[in-house]
Amino acid sequence: MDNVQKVYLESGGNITANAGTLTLRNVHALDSLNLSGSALVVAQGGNGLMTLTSGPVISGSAAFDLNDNDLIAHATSLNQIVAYLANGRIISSAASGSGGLMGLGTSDGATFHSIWGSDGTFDGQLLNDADILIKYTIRGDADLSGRITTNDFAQAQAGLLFGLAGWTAGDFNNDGVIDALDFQILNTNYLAQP
Ligand SMILES: [Ca+2]
Ligand SMILES: [Ca+2]
Repeated sequence: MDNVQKVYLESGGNITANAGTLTLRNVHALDSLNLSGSALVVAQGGNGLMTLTSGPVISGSAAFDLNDNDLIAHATSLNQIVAYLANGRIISSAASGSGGLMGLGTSDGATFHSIWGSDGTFDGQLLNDADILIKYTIRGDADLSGRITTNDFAQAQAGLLFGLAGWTAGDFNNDGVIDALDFQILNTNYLAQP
């Protein structure tokens, strides 16, 4: 690991890396994020909402650690982002240290609007239907409100009943199905949430 470089970036733009560790500090807008090889990009904790104009595109064993921050990504798809979460290309070191309480919830803008209305905001931002959201939140927070309430149970029950897919329908472990494991997460974290 002697050759791993640690670089701090404090403004946005285009990031392309195939090795090393890059820490983003006070970076709220990026144009693109292209990671391959063994590159690791870490958003510093407490950075807040980040926006990404295009992508991300991540391959190899590279990863983007969103930490405890949220992301709005344009020009990508929810399926792609969920796949990155499932295979460890997008991670949260903050969630990893939370004992299963916290995770990265996902939605597209259209689904978010169906829950919160067309003027519903995400971290204070208005959204387009095609925007993809990632929120650092309690696992079980289906509607991305930041807490588990009866609404989250209702969304997960509807997701199970109607065979829906995705975090907003109750797939809190990103394994592609809504089943007893997800309800275990929901029930456990409902009781455990601060
Ligand atoms: Ca909620
Ligand atoms: Ca699941």
